[in-house]
Amino acid sequence: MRSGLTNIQWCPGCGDFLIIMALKNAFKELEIASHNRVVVSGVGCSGKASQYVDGYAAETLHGRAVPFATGVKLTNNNLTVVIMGGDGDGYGIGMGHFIHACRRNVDMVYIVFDNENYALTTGQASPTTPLGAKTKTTPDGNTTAPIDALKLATDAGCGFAKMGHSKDFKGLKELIKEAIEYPGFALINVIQDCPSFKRWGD
Ligand SMILES: Cc1ncc(C[n+]2csc(CCOP(=O)(O)OP(=O)(O)O)c2C)c(N)n1
Ligand code: SF4
Repeated sequence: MRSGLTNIQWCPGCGDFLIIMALKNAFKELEIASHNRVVVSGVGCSGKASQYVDGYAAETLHGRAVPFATGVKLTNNNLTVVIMGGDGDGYGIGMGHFIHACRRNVDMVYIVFDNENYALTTGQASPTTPLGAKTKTTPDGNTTAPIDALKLATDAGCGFAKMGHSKDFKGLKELIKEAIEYPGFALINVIQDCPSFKRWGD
């Protein structure tokens, strides 16, 4: 059980701050106490999120937060389980787990921090990088079309797949509350500001 961690290592202006604030407020408004919830994250800037929310937490391996969280939920169904990770984590290396989680419909919330790049490793193209975007690995502009995460999730059987934005704090908090109360696997893809590496529009 972690509490009171304040040494936050994100860049000034990073959208990740607002996403965890929205989650913390959603927990508060739904009166989900810290001993009744678990935040599981992958690896990346977004992967640090589990360290910054009081309560039970696990920072797992790159792309492996979803199966880890599934194990937690199946072990103790009374826990509220929230998964947090990047677009690279969930839709790149973790894509297989993501699709099967949509099929299995285990009651968890998956918040994807979609900054459209691999940020912790300093800005390579990811599965959601838009066409034409210039990144470290696409210096002349990305030529690979981005995935449509909500469509993929829905096609795989997910009944709650919605889009949020890190700039819309209130809307995101309400969306997270809705997702927690949804009785199944709920995906929120949050378009997230990354002032250090995302140098294109939303
Ligand atoms: C198996 C494995 N491969 C590669 C890495 C290196 N790595 C660390 S973070 C990261 C990318 C993170 O990008 P994303 O998941 O989009 O999260 P962000 O940092 O943008 O929040 C990579 C490739 C790793 N830690 N483990
Ligand atoms: S690199 Fe981007 S995602 Fe990572 S902490 Fe900085 S602004 Fe946030």
